[in-house]
Amino acid sequence: MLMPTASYPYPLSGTQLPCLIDGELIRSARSFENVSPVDGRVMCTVSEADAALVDRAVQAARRALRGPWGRLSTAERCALLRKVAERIEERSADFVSAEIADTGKTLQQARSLDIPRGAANFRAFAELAMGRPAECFEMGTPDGRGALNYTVHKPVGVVAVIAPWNLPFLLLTWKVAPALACGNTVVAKPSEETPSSAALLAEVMQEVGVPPGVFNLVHGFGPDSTGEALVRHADVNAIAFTGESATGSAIMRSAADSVKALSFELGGKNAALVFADADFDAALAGTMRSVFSNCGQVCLCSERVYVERPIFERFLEALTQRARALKIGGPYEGADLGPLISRRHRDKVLSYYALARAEHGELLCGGGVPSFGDQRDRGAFIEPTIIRGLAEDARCVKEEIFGPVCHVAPFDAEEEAVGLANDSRYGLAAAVWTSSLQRAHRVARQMEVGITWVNDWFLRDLRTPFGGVKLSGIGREGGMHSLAFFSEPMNICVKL
Ligand code: NAD
Ligand code: 6OD
Repeated sequence: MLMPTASYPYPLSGTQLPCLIDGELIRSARSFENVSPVDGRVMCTVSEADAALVDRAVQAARRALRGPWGRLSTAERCALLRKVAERIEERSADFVSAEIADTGKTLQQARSLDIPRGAANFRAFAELAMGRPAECFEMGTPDGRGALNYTVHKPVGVVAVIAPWNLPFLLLTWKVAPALACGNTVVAKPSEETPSSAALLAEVMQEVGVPPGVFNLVHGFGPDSTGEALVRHADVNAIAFTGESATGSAIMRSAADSVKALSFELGGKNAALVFADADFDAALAGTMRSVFSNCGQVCLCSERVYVERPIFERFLEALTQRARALKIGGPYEGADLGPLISRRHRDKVLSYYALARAEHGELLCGGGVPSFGDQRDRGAFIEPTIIRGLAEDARCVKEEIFGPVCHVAPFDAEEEAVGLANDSRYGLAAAVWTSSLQRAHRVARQMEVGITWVNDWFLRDLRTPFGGVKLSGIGREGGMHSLAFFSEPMNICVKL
């Protein structure tokens, strides 16, 4: 039977996706294929920017800083960003199908999370930039006349935005929007796996009249390719990067020579703590979401679930039953779980399933690849998997897997649970499930992470700090933290 699979949005179909440089769409001599993880079909080819094209993009961005863009007031810039948000909403069907074509994610998720958050990012940072509080200090001087200090916020300059493939549009716009709101110009590089929603964003930027060179888009790979050329470029002032921790280290090394400002949102190995006093059904539903959303490919996903002993067996049994019942399928089939991003990533996740067995874990469900008997067998689907019985120092408990999988283990005391959660080289997010208000606050603040959710997961207010500690990142974005990273504050001292 032929199942409906991903379709390419009309404006992009049949084309080689171009880069956008200085307001010009550029199709390069070198290109690569964009393959659907739903059925292995080539959706389009993509122009790969070499070092010379990256240089053109950076130079265009530098010139644009001195052009009309640099003379806009914050209010004028933010009005333009609101138009970007509106246009994304008007073209949301195109964006949804572009995101699905690249990732195979479910229609429900692309419609309710990825694309609306892209528009929300532009709106939120337009508002935040308009509302940035002024800073002013009066001081005394020996002659008694005094002086007034006030802070002006200048753009940092040319910002490189490098994004991953898991929430492509959400994560690209999460950095592009505040960078532009602060008056910078941007050279953005989406993941080679997910070029399409970024290509549509480039169209939208042109449609609403963002001046040439303000938003440039280059496609390509990381090492020895577009990404590396961009982060090494001497005229890039700052790098906002989301991706793997190992890539973060490589980028730091590349950026070191020209001492660029860095903001890194990196990997995670997040813990969920389920206390016996939690609302059982809410904790179960929340943990299902935190483990399996986006096929486990969210940096905030819980890969380690610790459950208090009195409810451990019951919780594990219920979780396993629910995981077994998850419907795996293509984006338009009403499935709960789409494919992983690629066959290559599936091989990595499957290698952890094999490792879990070798490390004496018990796989309670999943552990393999589903068989459909149709073209989806050429995709990158994988079974949701729950593991128990691993030692705390097993590699499957320590390393980020980034798939629909978790290890579930019991604990007996609150202090022990906190210790288990914090015994990680990562420190991105935690979820705490309890009905005790005291415990909620006590445990939440002991978590060595950038964000702890109590009785929920991935509930986002864009004004709040977002980022990780340890291997999970450097710095914070979100709200005023983004504005701080994307601006250079300068003090002006006026003798009165
Ligand atoms: P990745 O690090 O492989 O790639 C991310 C981006 O970096 C891509 O655009 C890639 O082309 C580019 N890149 C790779 N090597 C580079 C180099 N040497 N120089 C310059 N650019 C380079 O990550 P991924 O596989 O796309 O995404 C999954 C990872 O991202 C997971 O580890 C996940 O936890 C992490 N992530 C973190 C957050 C967060 O907010 N902390 C959010 C999403 C994803
Ligand atoms: O919600 C956000 O702002 C954000 N940066 C989410 C990151 C999700 C990681 O995959």
